Amino acid sequence: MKILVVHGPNLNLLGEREPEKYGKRTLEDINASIKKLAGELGTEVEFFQSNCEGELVTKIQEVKQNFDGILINPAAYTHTSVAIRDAILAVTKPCVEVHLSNLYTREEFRHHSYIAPVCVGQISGFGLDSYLLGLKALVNHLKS
Ligand code: CA2
Repeated sequence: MKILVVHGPNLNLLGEREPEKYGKRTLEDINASIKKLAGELGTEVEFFQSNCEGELVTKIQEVKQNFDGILINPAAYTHTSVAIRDAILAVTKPCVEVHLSNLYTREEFRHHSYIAPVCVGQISGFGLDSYLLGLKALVNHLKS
């Protein structure tokens, strides 16, 4: 089983700025923890981060041939991107949306996700654990 882990815009800055909002861990730390859990679950993972909507769409399109599912933190594109939503729909593989922060305790514009309706589920507010819980749920979903 192979999962594509997608990180959206600005997540490459994790650990460097705004630690009070998104924690002290860098994206590398997060990826290392995801990789460790994936190994324990017997799953392969590949990581992709981009600040460009089109690059994210192009990578998601690869899922149809090369991956079994998607774990995605679309970051700000969560609230704006019909293109990412359409790409996820087009690949017809299960997707889980995750967020470090709790979207629903933040500004109102973050309460709406274009991505959640095309996902198996959404996990929001648990920091690194959002990714780990999301991976576990996706793998269980794929195995069931
Ligand atoms: O909580 C999340 O995971 C978000 O996806 C993070 C996005 C935000 O737009 C979403 O509403 C919720 C922002 C990612 C920005 O990451 C930064 C990291 C360090 C410094 C500045 C930005």
